[in-house]
Amino acid sequence: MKRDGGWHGDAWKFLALTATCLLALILFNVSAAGVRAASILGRGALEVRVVPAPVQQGYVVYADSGIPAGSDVWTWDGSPWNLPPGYFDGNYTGENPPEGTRCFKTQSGSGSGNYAGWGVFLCKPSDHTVDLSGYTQLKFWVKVSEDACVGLYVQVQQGTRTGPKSNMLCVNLYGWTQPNTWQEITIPRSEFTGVDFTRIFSPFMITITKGDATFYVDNVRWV
Ligand SMILES: [Ca+2]
Repeated sequence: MKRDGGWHGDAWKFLALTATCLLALILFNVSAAGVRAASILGRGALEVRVVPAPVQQGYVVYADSGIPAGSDVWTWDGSPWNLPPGYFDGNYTGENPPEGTRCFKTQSGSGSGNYAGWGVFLCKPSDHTVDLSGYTQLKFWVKVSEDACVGLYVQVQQGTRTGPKSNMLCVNLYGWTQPNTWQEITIPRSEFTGVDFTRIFSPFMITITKGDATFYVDNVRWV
C-alpha cells in the first residue's frame, strides 16, 4: 500500500510539475506576444481587427468601384419639353451613403409633369449586352421622401438603345418603408417582364416621375 501510494504520489508530483511547466510556457508565450503587440501598438492592450471575408457582390451596376466596363451613364429630364432641367451627380458625397463614400443624387426640375432619371447602358464602343439570367434579384439602396417614393420607377432594357424596355416597377413596393432614410430595395428578377435577360443592354434605369423631387441611389447590383 505504502509503495503503491508512494508511486502514485510521485506520479502526481510529476504530472503536477509537467502541468506547471506547460502553464508557465503558455503564459510566457502569451506574455511575450502581448509585449510584442504592446510595443507595436504603443499600448498595453492587444487589439485584433477582424476583417469580414469579401462579399461576392454579383454584377455591380453602380458603386464606388464604378460602373461596368464598356458602359456609360445616361440621364434624362423634362428639358426637351421646355421644363426646367434636372440635376445629376454620380459622385455625390453627402447623405452618408451605405456603400463607400459616394452615391448618385438626382433632382427633378420644377413643374408638373417634370421628371428626371438615369441609367447605366452598355454602349461603349457600341451597343452590346450582358447575360443577367443567372441572377435572381436586383438590389440597391435608395433615400427618398414619401411623396416622391410613389413616383420612383425602375426599368431595364434589352438589346440596344432602341430595344424593348421592361415594365416600370415602383420602388415603394420592394422594401421601402421609411422616408428620408437609406432603404435597401430588393426586386426579384421575375418581376421584370417584356425583356430577355440573356441580352440586357441597360441593367438599371431609375426615374422620378415628379417635379421638384430628390432621390439618392447607391450600390446597385444584380445578385
Ligand atoms: Ca457608394
